[in-house]
Amino acid sequence: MTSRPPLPTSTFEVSPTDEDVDSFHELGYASFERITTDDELEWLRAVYDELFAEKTGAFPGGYFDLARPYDAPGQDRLPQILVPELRVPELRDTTYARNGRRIASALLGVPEDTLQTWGHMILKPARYGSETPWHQDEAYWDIELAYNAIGAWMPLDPATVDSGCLHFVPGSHRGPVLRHRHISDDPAVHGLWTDEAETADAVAVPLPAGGTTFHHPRTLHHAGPNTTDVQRRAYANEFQQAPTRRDVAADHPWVTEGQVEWEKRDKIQAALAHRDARAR
Ligand SMILES: O=C(O)CCC(=O)C(=O)O
Repeated sequence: MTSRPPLPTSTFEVSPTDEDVDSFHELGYASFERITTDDELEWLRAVYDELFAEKTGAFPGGYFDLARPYDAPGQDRLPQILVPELRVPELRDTTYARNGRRIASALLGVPEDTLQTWGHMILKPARYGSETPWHQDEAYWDIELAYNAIGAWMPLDPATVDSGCLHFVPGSHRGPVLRHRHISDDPAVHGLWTDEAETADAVAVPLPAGGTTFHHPRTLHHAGPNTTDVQRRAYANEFQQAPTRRDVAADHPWVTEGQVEWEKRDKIQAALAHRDARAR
């Protein structure tokens, strides 16, 4: 990792109003125009660009294209980096993280210190960044566990309908997890989508850089392709209480199918890391 300026300090605090909390419970999402500072945005963009330029992520396999089979050659269309804070621990100390935790705790109605967090970064490259299809976050998660969680999503560039802002289906968080499938019906493609979503009432939520949406893990959401000349960088954080074990596992066969491919890939990544270590 190249040298970059230290994380800027700030005392910029954002808290949700009672109306924000009520609206979140009603709609399943809430948005805030700004929860970080200009200085921090600049710092975050530098970290983000370094991580995506390296294409490595925080652990072997922690970088992949959500829209194509793992490690397919060619241009990535929807690359993601998982848990970047393992690689850059200062990401846990940002104004974004602090405001995110405060807002998440108020929206969920739980104490801040009961929230765990993990992050992921999703890039829609200029002109060919592909759609993030309709999905619910919970559809990705461990079928043995029950969650009390909320997702925060902050663009580092203006997010418009044309560059890939999020769209939500109001009230969909009150429904069940719908049947999902892997993009291209290929379990080696990480991205999931559902064709069961009723999206006629969906609402687009454009945001300036540094604004943030918060959504319930069952809220149906999607983002269109990036058809603009500007990349759309987004940094998301999940805030969750410690998950509890379910009495009966969720019936989400797409998770089990995906795990088989993920584990195969894990073995390949471990073998490549071993080969590279020996070559040094
Ligand atoms: O960044 C995107 O395109 C999608 C993000 C998303 O679905 C999420 O953070 O839950």
